[in-house]
Amino acid sequence: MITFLGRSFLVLGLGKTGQAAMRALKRAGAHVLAWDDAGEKPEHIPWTTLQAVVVSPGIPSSWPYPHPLIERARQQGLPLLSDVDVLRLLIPRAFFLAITGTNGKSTTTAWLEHVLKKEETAPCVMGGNIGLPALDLPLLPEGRYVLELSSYQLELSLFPLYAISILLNITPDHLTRHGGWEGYVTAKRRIFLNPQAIAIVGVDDLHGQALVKELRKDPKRSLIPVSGNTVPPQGIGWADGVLIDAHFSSLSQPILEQEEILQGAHNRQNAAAVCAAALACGVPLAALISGLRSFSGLVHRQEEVLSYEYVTFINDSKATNAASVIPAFERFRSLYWIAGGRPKEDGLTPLIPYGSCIKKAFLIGEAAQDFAQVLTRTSISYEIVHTLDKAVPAAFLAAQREATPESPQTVLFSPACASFDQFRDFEERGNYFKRLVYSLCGESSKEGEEAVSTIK
Ligand code: UMA
Ligand code: ADP
Repeated sequence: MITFLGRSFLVLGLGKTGQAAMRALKRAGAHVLAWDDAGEKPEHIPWTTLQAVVVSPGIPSSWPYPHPLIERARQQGLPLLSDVDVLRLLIPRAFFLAITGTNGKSTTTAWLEHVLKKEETAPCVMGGNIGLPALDLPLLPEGRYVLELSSYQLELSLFPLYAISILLNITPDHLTRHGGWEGYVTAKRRIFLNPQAIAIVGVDDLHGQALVKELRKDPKRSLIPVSGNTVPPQGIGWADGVLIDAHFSSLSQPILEQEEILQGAHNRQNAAAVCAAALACGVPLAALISGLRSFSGLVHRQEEVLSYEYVTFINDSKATNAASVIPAFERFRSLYWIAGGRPKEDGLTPLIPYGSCIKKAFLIGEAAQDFAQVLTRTSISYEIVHTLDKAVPAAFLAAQREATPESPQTVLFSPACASFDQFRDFEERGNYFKRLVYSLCGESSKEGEEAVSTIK
């Protein structure tokens, strides 16, 4: 392990990332100063004695404007490091697997860690944009790190050189922060900067297909295309509901069937990526199959809350953009849909072609008026209810009227928006939805109480 004895760093932003960076740098023997626009600020920054500036993902480095201290650091010629850069400096021999994409990052990261943990050859931890920030993870000099990386983190990283890199998919998101679509794509593609990395690329969108063509031009590049719909040439994907490895196995080895794992086309894509990364790590087939089967998914992603009077409630609070709602529309065929929050750049329009499953939409948050305008141009009926408190009983009443044992109904909370207009984050929003559902349905069973206590 490397130490930073006697070196000086400035940490920008004191959220989860910045605080973890402070602790880790101090443990490594460094002098650390911290700056947060909303809190701690040193009176004087000794720019000439600083070694580097560690930047939190929320600090804009270029768009919509560069943070003034980033501009100053650039003038000083100081390296700007992400927290993952610092982790890699501390334990350069560890094995880093990085996962990005617009949607599916957290599920794929947690699933991959679950599979790698089945095989006990090396200690394995996960973190980054899920769970613990990179610098709060234990230091495992010979271990495996499964890191979820957002476009913010990738944009900031000085040397995103991972051993295995996964890009699941790209659709518009966070465009303001990246100065538009080109900037967003450029940030995501930085995950493949290491020419020696094994590149695992989702080819279910046009961008992924173009990227594979481009990466194939380098004959030394180790590349595994993955798909949730098909088996790509020399890749890993699905045919007739069976996951097939046509990359490592010349005989196109069947791995398992779709019914054995998390449901939905999106999870076929995620599973193909997990399979590719695990096989690239040398995980034996039996351990891979067992790990793929036994992963039960993450809360707030198409999470079944309860069924009451033939109405099932689904909490999909993590669906924060239009593309992430599509898998829920494809999975649940007849829906009372609660949507809204702080709108994203792509709005609702990409969802309209999939909207035939919606019986009625209940609109909340800042996006309600904009969403209503889009829905007015369709045959989808809607009601503006402003808050989750009103949306949950309204959607339940409407669903209950139609629900019978032969025709059960679904209330889906899949907002297609960020949560920040009414909640701290998507977790607080999803937990609030679940509490409303439990109290509405008078769920006093042991199971219900346990569920409520675990979400507090
Ligand atoms: N701050 C400033 N100046 C600024 C902006 C922020 O001083 O111009 C300060 C704030 O006052 C605050 C601190 O910076 O004290 C917050 O830093 P941060 O926004 O980087 O937040 P962290 O708590 O460090 O959380 C970050 C990620 N946040 C963002 O990317 C915005 C978390 O992802 C991540 O889980 C965490 O690091 C651990 O790695 C959140 C997220 O919304 C969940 N991510 C987006 C996504 O997943 O789509 C990208
Ligand atoms: P992320 O960490 O990228 O936000 P999550 O795994 O937390 O991804 O899932 C967020 C939302 O996206 C959920 O609504 C989930 O159902 C949906 N989702 C998960 N995987 C995919 C995928 N591969 N493609 C599209 N949507 C997905």
